[in-house]
This record gives sequence, C-alpha cells and structure tokens, in this order.
Amino acid sequence: MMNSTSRWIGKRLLHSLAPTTSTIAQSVFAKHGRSRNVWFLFGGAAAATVLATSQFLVQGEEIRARFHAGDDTAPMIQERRKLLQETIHETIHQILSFGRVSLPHYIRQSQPQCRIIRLSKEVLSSEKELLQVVHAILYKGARVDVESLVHLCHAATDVFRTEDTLLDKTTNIDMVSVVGDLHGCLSSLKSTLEMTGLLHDSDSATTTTPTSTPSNRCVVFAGDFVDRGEASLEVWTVLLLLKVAFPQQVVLLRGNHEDSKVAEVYGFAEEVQTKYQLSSHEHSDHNRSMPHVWKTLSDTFAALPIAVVTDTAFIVHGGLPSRHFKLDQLRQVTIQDRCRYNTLVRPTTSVDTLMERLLWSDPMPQPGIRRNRWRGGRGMEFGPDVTHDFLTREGLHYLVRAHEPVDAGFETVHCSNPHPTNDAVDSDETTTTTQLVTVFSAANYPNGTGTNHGAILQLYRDGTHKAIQFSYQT
Ligand SMILES: [Mn+2]
Repeated sequence: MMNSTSRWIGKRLLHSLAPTTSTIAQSVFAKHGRSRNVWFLFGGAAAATVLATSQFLVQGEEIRARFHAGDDTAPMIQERRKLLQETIHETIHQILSFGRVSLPHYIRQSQPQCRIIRLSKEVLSSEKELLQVVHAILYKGARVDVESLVHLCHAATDVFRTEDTLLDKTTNIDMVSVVGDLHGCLSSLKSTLEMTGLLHDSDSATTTTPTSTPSNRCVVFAGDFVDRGEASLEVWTVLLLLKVAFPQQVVLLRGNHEDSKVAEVYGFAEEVQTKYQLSSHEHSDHNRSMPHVWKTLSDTFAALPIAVVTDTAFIVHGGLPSRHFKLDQLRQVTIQDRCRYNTLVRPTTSVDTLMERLLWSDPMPQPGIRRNRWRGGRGMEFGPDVTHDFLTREGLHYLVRAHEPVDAGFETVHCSNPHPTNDAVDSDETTTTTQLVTVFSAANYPNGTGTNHGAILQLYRDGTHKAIQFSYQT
C-alpha cells in the first residue's frame, strides 16, 4: 500500500514535470503542427511518464523499507527522484526524436558479442596473463565470466585481508598518485592508468600495454569505483585484477559506494544482475544466483582498507570524523573488525561509526565540525581549523580525499593556518603549511554528460605535489 510520503513525492514529481512537458509540446506543435502523429507521440510520452512515475513510487517504497523510514532517507529519495526525472525527460526526448523507448543505461543489456574470458588459477597467479585480461577489458570490450569474477573477488580479498586498516606507505615511496571517484567510467579509468604509469604507453594508444610501476611508486584509488556509471562491473574487475597483479603498488581504498546497501540503490547491483543475467533467487548453480554473487562482492567491499598515510599526506575517501581524531584510532581497528561491515549505513558500533564518518564526510568553509547536512546526516562537515589541527598534530601537509565532483578534477581548500592572531608573530614557531585537496577522476561526470575535468594528484616525497587534468574520451 502506498503511504503518504510516496504519494507526496509522486505528486511533486508530476507537478515538476508538467512545465517541461508543456514546453516540449509547444515547440513540437510549432514545428510539426497538430498532426495525428504528433498526438500519437504525446500519448506515448504520457503513458511512459505514468509508467515511470509508478515505477518510482514502488522504488520509493523499497528504499524506505531498506533504510527503515526516517528523516535521513530524504536525500536518498531525492537522488532517486532526480535520477527518475532525468530518465523520464530522456524517455520523452527519445519518443519525440525516434518514436521508441530504450531502457536507462544502467539496465541496458550488454552486447551479446562481448568477449567473455575465463580466469584459470594459472592466470590468477601470472602477472603477465592478468595484464592481458586488463588490456582485453579496457581496449577490446571483453568481460570475465561470473565464475571468474567470484574467484577474482576471493583472490583480491585474500590480499586486502593482509592490509592494515590504515595502510602505511611512508617507507621507500618517492611518489604516490591519488585517483578520485571513478563511478563506473571506464574511459576515465583508462586515462588515470595511462597517467599513473600503470599502463605503459609504448608505440601508440592502440598498443598500450599494462606494466608494473617501479616499486618506489604507488597508486592509491580513493574509493567510489562503482555506481552511477554504465561500466562499474568493468571498472571494478580491472581494479581487482591490478590489485592481484601488483599488491604493493596498487592500493584500493573503500568509498561510501563500496557498500552492499548503497550499491543496491545506485546501480551496481542492477548492472551486475543484468550483465550476467543472474537469477534473483537461490539457484542450483550457486554462481548464477544474485544473492550469492552479491554476497561475494559485498564481502570484497568490506575487506577494503580505509585510509593511507604517507610521509606528507593522509588519504581517505571522505574526510575527518571528529575534532580530535588521531591516526592511532584507525590503527587500532583490526583487519577482522573492519571486515565485519558489508554496509556502513546506520552504524551501531564505534568501529563502523568511525569508518562511516571517514567515508562520508565533507569539508566546509566555516570553522567547526557538525553532522553533515548534505548526505542525509551521514558523516560530518568539518572546517579549516579541524583540518589544520589534525595535520599539524600528525606532522602532515595534506589531507587528500575524493567524494565530491569538482570542475577542474581537483580543488584545494582549507589552506594553511586558519587561526589568525593579532599577537606579534612568534618567530621561533615554525607553522606547518597545510591544505586539503579534493580529487575527482570521473571526467564529464556522470557518464560523459557533465562538464567537469577528471584529475589525478601526484604527491612527492619532498612535500611538493602536482595535479594532472584530463577530459572524457569517447
Ligand atoms: Mn563518495
């Protein structure tokens, strides 16, 4: 039964669509006259709108059920509403342009001619063969079969389970490259791999082959690999293959979308189920059932380490969890403890509360720290004073994080000492230069429709840094 919230959202949705529909109608009538065909198209558009709205109401109910109705479900519903509005606009546009409807990108069936690769035990233990699979996925549109994906998840999870919750990369590392959100964008993944040196550009772009990076460099992928894009499965598969191939040089950190509940709502689960055509129920063939495959993927998410510390930087997906946060708090979270949480939505213990905040928080311009107003109360908003105090306390220069789309692909805020004083400058005191850098690597987010650049950030041992931008490539 539909409840009042869904009904209210449904009404608002129809209300907000009415002006758009009327504008389109006027322009079409002006161009083509009020012919029978045009009326016919509009009939189709209206039917599609009603269908999509009812679909939304059902999904609204589902989301409420999943997140146990409360005030903090509102942003989730808003996101879903926004997505659906876009879908409906797209539907109307398609009907008017082509006279047909296609499914939203994320539930579109994949091309049947896609090459399917099976990973044997031998492949999983050979760096060279793993990289050939990476190459086939990135440049030939190939995919591993579902049994192989499950094996790959197990192999990668074994590696994650050897990594501390706070990974220490302070020894013998000259350069760390940080990659921000990818959100299922394969083109941006390619760009970042070429820039970080994980893909070595030989003669031409077509013969680009993956190679290992020198051992004094590492690449940190700072979370949000999946959801919202159309190739989350391919992006996630490539990253797992690279992790197994180069366990030391490749670091995969957990983002707030590497979460069984979040990725069920924002597209990854739907993509996996559709691309592999998995049954929603338990199946005699375990690997053909969505519950089994999803459990494996979720366990892999849960095993991901949370943050990295280098000589100069703290790298995490979201931001700082509290005013007096110390790295030791994170060092104390054991591997077994961290792997318990397939979802960080609605944390109940001190461990998942700490991890939820590290993955969901955002910086704000004003000083102080408070509950995040923008993400349904998940995570915190923290000011420049909190960033500065934390970095000074830990003797670091940079807080590097991802999580928010920024136009240039990177953005620096919270620079240096935010505690101005009228007293004479104490010349004995050396103040640490501190700053927070956001890195976002999905160019033209989402899915090539936006206008932002992507970027990676390179951090050098001597304390300097460099951001490298790139655009979306079709
Ligand atoms: Mn995020």
